[in-house]
Amino acid sequence: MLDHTDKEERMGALRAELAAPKRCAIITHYNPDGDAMGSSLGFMHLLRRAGHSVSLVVPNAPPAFLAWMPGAAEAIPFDRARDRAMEAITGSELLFCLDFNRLDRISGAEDAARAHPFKVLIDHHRDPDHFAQITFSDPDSCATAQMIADIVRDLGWSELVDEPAATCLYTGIMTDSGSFRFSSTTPHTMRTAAWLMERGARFTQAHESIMDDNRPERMRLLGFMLNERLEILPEFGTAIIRLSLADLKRFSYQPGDTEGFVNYGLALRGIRMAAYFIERPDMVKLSLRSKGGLPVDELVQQHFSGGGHRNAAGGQSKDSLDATINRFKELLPAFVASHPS
Ligand SMILES: [Mn+2]
Repeated sequence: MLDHTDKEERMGALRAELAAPKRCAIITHYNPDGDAMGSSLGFMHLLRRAGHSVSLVVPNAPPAFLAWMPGAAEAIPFDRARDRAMEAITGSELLFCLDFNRLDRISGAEDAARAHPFKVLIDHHRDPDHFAQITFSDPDSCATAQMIADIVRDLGWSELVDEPAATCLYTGIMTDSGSFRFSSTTPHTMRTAAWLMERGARFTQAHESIMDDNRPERMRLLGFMLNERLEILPEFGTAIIRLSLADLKRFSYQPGDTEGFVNYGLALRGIRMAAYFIERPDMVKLSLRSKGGLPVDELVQQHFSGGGHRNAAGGQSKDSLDATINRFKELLPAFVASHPS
């Protein structure tokens, strides 16, 4: 288990594993986002260019707004193509676990991944579980795709980075850094993005495909949400957004439609935390975003069975939508007071 060792040792171990052509599988988290897909697809292209065979398994299909990414159609959704996905995992010599750090984040594929004899974890969420034979964990990295770019360069594969790979990695960095504006964005992020541009990343395609390709129903749901479902609590610098199943039905909701809605709460003057609650048939999902030193991952970990990053975290609740929001509101005064801006 190489996870407390130094980076050189881990890179050496990875280099040794990849010295001869291997059968590789990549798996990423449930409800894959831009970084999950960007890091996984980018690495898939590069492993192949380096002579390895690669399958990509996703617990469930990515949202439609990521379907344009080079190679996305090859992703095997575990929930709908279980046999093929199982074959890809069990038939692989190396299983790369990207953009998640707890096996319960991969839903149905958890047991198969747990049983796999050689896993390589590459991820940027805090507090990784120790389930991989080699662990690359960097909570300071804005995106797993940025870590992949670093690892690819350390492997000496820079020249292998072509347009599809560069476009995928760029997209991962762009989406997880909020288009290069979250505080996780560093000079290294910008240098990596610039390098990916030099390697052919189609950055306008990435931005347009993700930002400017909305269904009209999605824009109308956004308008409704801003008008009717946004509650502002100025005394706590907090905005609360709620969407019920009935709201979603009214606007012909499709998966991915509410992606990014939580950020509108943070766009308000004087607001340093946005909380977004969405009703699902069997639970309420919540997403929290904050600015500065408000550690929303701690709140979610302690009270809403989830986790994430200091400024972006997600969790869930088995209570009703109203009860969940009320519980959040009860926790709010003490949480905000204990982390003054
Ligand atoms: Mn990520």
